[in-house]
Amino acid sequence: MTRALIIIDVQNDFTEGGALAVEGGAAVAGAISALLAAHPHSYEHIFASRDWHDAEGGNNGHFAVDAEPDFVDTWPVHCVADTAGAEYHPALVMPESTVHIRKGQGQPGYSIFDGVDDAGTKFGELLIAAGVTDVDLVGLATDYCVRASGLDALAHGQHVRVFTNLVAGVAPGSSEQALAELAHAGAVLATSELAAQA
Ligand code: VGL
Repeated sequence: MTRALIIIDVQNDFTEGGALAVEGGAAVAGAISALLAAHPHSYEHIFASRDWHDAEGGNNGHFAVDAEPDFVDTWPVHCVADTAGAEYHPALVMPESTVHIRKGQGQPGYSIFDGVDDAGTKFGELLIAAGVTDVDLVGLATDYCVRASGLDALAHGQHVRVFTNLVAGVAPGSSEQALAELAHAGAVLATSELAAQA
């Protein structure tokens, strides 16, 4: 068994004060860092994703252009490539060895499986190359990118745990629904206490 930690979109725009702030986002950043500090050897592989949208063109309907966002399918402009909003939250401290994935260039790109590393290799190929069989999922937002990434990981045959104390969502109802959907699809809902036993 080879386990990876997958940190989804802990970026300035998804945390308090950002363009698409998720309540509790900054606390999640700090808590993930605390987990990594307390258990530096629990994970052989760590992947972190960033939403990395194009400034122009609406990213295939993802940005509300000339309309109000509905906060379900259309969103305020957020996480534009190479802007401060797209950077990791400063409280997120990750080891040097973390593999960085960017996604959403010209498309909604909710799932980390839509993303690539700096060399352009797809995330799914990186997981296979690393021999990863089990993933622990944390980050933002529960009801969108965490949900989509978890469902894709299950579809790729991974054993998935979601640490419910290390995620935060756009809205309570859809976050609850996303966790239920993930559990139904085969994910284990747990807290990060389990990382100590990893
Ligand atoms: C996300 C809404 C819009 C996310 C991204 O990271 O969960 N949510 N774009």
